[in-house]
Amino acid sequence: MGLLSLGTPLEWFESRQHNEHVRQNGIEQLLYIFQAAYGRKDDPLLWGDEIEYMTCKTDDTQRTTTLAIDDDDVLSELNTEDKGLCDAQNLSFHPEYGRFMIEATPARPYAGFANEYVEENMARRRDTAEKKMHARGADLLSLAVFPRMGCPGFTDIAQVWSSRNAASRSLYLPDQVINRHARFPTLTANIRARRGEKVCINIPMYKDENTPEIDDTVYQRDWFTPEDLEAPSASKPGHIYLDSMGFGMGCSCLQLTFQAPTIDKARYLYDSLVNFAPIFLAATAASPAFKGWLADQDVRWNVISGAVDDRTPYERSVAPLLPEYNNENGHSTMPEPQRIPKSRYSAVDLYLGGNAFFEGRFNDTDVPLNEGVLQKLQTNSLFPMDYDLARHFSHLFIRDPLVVFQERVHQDNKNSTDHFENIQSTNWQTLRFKPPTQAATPSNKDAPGWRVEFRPMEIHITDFENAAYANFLFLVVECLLKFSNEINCYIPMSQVWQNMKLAHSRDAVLRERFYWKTNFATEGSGKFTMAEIFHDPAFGIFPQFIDRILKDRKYVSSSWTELKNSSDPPKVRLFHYLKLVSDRATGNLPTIANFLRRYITEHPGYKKDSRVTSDINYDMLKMVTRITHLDDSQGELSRFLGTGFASFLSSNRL
Ligand code: GSH
Repeated sequence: MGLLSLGTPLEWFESRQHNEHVRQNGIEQLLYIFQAAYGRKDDPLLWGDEIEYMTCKTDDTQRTTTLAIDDDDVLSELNTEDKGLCDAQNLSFHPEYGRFMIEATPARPYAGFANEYVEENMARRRDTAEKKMHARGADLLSLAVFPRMGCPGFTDIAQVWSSRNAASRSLYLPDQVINRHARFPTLTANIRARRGEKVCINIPMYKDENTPEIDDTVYQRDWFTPEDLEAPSASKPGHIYLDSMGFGMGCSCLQLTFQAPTIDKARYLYDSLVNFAPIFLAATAASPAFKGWLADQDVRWNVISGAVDDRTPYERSVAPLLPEYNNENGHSTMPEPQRIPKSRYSAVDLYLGGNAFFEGRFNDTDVPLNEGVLQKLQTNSLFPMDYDLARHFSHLFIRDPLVVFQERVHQDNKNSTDHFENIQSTNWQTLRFKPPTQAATPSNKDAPGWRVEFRPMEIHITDFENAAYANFLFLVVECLLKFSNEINCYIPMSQVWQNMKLAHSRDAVLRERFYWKTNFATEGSGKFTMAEIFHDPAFGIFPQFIDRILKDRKYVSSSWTELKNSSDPPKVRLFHYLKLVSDRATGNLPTIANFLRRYITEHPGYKKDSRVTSDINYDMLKMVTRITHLDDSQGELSRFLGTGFASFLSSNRL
């Protein structure tokens, strides 16, 4: 989450009158960006990571752990009185959707391979934010989902329902969980208003011996009509019912952004990473429970997807939940309402093309376009784009802006990017192709260039794991950019979409076969296990990407496993990063989701009813906190990562 616009956000029925204006001017801003920055060359491979934390409070007397809502002043402090200190240590802290969330990044990007510095920086970030939280009697967790979010007593607010939650109208989440910056409650309310209903997410419930047939937390209320009438028809038997943006955007992830040397290489990088996204979603699975229930899936993705799904019933090709209240009047502001198969938070829709390996037929899915934008982008005097690039942006521009700030309606398109970013930054896909600003002319190297953001991964419990996946992806990216004339990653987009579905299965890493290339020199794909995708000599990520780039760097002569015996401690640490990714992919080590699920089902208080009780939650999050701090006093770190990693980490603390 970057800088937040300041001003007065407009409610949906006011802001919608500006939507076409925002789209048209956003496109003009994009064209000025292309005109200014297209010619950039030789930009270095700068990159960075983003970690999202949750703030919690633990009461050892009551044996409860709750989300800490009221300590968000920490973020202001970190950005004012502690700013100098943070800058000096290369740390930066940002707001996120939840009032209980803190996002942290390095203040300045890493230049090239950063190895253990990534973990050091992550550790400093955690330490800095954690000290602040401890001073307030709170804690910091890097957990993909708070397992009891939405259950009675899940926050530290005393009188939780003393005010009505007008923004979300959720049966479960008070509006106090939402960041105080006006963008976020407005986003929540405008998504609901545009959709014409509350968001509605049904997650398959894990079925155990005593699991009830229905989510018995659904209840009657009469604060808001019609929203309070929706739950009986919205909630499905056998599923966990979630009804608010916070259930999704309150989840945490690990994101990475890479700068490419030129726009063409950025397009190539984006396309090449498209099918890495579902694989790394499954490989980092860490979300086994929602709203106090064990889920029959392991990742957060479709929860967020549903949580920000602002499509009208017509766009989703379904009947409204309550037709007597929902006539769809005035919700969409596109000139021609159309069917839209996917939420704005979803897998990448289109390859960008622009290289010799790409063929138009790889974009084989039904992707609606804004035809006016498509035409304008290809035929204009500022910067006529090629069809594939124009198609990408014209798909993003089928969406309405969700938050318009009154003071920001009129902008100077030659210098501002707000309207473009309004649409771009609420298309939350597995990857984001990030154009620079109009200031990023070829000679102005102070302004960042063309970047690609990798967004699917779930957050991990330890800095070690987060650094491992960050460095692993960096090496893949470095390899792609170095050998871009030789590596062809394309498979049909429809197969990538199927992979996204497969990535949601419980224990997908062990049980599913995913579409993957049969070789990277030419075309061809098949279905493979995760172990094969990472290790097969012909098409595995380790032999084809990691070994290749490590050989190029002269770190090894043939295989990454040689690093284990290096006399150089950073290389030994790199070995452990790579080994962690390898062990999780082969099933030698459990995913975080698998480990936490097992903890819950083996807890003495578990009644085989899929419920994550407050007591189980308390014990589990105490354990998670110990693991985060590499405390193996109760053997949990060894159970989580195996004794090899546990002893390495105990004797090699950063
Ligand atoms: N926490 C999310 C996840 O687990 O995938 C990702 C963060 C995210 O998308 N945040 C929203 C956002 O708009 C906040 S509502 N971020 C800024 C952006 O995408 O530019």
